[in-house]
Amino acid sequence: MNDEAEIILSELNDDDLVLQMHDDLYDGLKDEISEGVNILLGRGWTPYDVLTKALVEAMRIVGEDFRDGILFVPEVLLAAGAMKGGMGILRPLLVETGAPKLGTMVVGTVKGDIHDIGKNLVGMMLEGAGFEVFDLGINTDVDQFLAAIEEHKPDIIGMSALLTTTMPYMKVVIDTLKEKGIRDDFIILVGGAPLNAEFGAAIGADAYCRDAAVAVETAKELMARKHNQQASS
Ligand code: B1M
Repeated sequence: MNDEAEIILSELNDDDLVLQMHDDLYDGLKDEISEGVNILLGRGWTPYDVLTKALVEAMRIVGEDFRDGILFVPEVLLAAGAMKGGMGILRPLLVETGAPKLGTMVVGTVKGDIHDIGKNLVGMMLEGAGFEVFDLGINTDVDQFLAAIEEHKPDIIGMSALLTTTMPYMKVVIDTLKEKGIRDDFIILVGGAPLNAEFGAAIGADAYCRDAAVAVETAKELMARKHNQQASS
C-alpha cells in the first residue's frame, strides 16, 4: 500500500507541508505541488516565500541527487514539470504590479542549453518589479539576441546558463555586441548555477546575479545609474 496516498496535505502544519512538498517535487508529483502551493497561499504565505522555501529548495535537493547519480534525467524532467506547475500558479501573483515601467529586458538561456526554470523565474520576478520582459526561450544563439535587440530595443540583456559547457557562449554574445559597437548601449546581466562574479566580470557583463531577487535589485540599481548618467550628460 502506498503511504503517500494517505497524506492529506491540507491537514499538515506549514513546516510539515513544506517538507512534504520537497518530497513531492522530488517525486515529480505535479498535482500535489499545485495543491501545496495553493494551500500555502491560502494560509497567507507570500508567493515569493512559497517559491523559494517550497519549490526552489526542493529543486536544490533534486540537483544534489542528480549530481550524485541518484536521480536521472527522466526523473529530473518530472521534477521540473512539477516545479513549472507550481510556478504557473505563482506567476500571475508575482507579476501583478502597479509599479511604473522601469525598463525593458530581453532574456534567454544561451545556445546549447535547455535549462529554463531559473531564467523563467528571473523573468517573472523582473516583471513583478515593473520591467517589461521579452523571453527568448532556451538555446538562444547570438543572432536571436541581435534580432530581439533590434525588435524590442531593450535596456537590459539577460543571459542564463546552467552548464559549464554553455557559459562561455555568453562571451560570444557580448563580444559580438562589442564588434558591432553597441555593447555599451545595454546593461548585461548574467546568471546560472555554475557562474560567479569573477566569470561575469571576465566576459564583460555588467553584473553576475546569484538569484532572481539579486537580479531584480541589480536591474533596478543599474537602471537608476543609467538614468542618472543620461541626466548629467
Ligand atoms: Co541539468 N544539469 N542537465 N537538467 N540540471 C544541472 C545544471 C547540473 C548542475 C546537475 C548536476 O550535475 N548537479 C549539471 C550541470 C553540470 C555542469 O555543467 N557543471 C546538469 C547536467 C549535466 C545536465 C545534462 C548534461 C544531463 C544529461 O543529459 N546527461 C542535460 C543538459 C541538457 C542541455 O541543456 N543541453 C541536463 C538536462 C536537464 C533536464 C532537462 C533534465 C532539467 C532541465 C529542465 C528545465 O529547465 N526545463 C535539468 C535540471 C532541472 C537540472 C537541475 C537539477 C536543476 C536546475 C534548476 O532548474 N534549478 C540542475 C542542478 C542544479 O542547478 N543544482 C542541473 C532551479 C532554478 C530555480 O535555479 O537554474 O540555478 P537556477 O536559477 C537560479 C540562479 O542560478 C539564477 O536565478 C535563478 C533563480 O533564483 N539565475 C539567473 C539563473 N539564470 C539567471 C539569469 C540572470 C540572473 C540570475 O540574469 C539574466
